[in-house]
Amino acid sequence: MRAFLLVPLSLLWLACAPVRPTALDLQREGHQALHVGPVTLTVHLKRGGQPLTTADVQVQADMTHAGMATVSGKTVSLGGGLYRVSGLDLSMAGDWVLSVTAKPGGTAITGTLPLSVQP
Ligand SMILES: [Cu+2]
Repeated sequence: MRAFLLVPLSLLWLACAPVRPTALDLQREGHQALHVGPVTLTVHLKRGGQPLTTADVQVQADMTHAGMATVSGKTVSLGGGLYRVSGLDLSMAGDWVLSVTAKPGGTAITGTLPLSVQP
């Protein structure tokens, strides 16, 4: 749901120079089901409609209900705003939220993506 809100906001930013986007637009590449256990997925990161190319990207995931530990993963830039996320140990089926923080130019920007995890 959040991604739908970020798209129009990004367009607004583009329309109003100077562009100072503070949010990361995050979309998953592909639609393969995610299953409980360590997962690997690929995400597109954009800022202000432009692919993000910084190497400094951190990811973590949380379930949408209380009482679960945050898990972290590793990212590798594949170029062109594509990043492979690996090592996320999603230990329970249900709704998770992937949070990505990047620091292009030293300023932290964040984005989130809902993930549905199957047993
Ligand atoms: Cu849980």
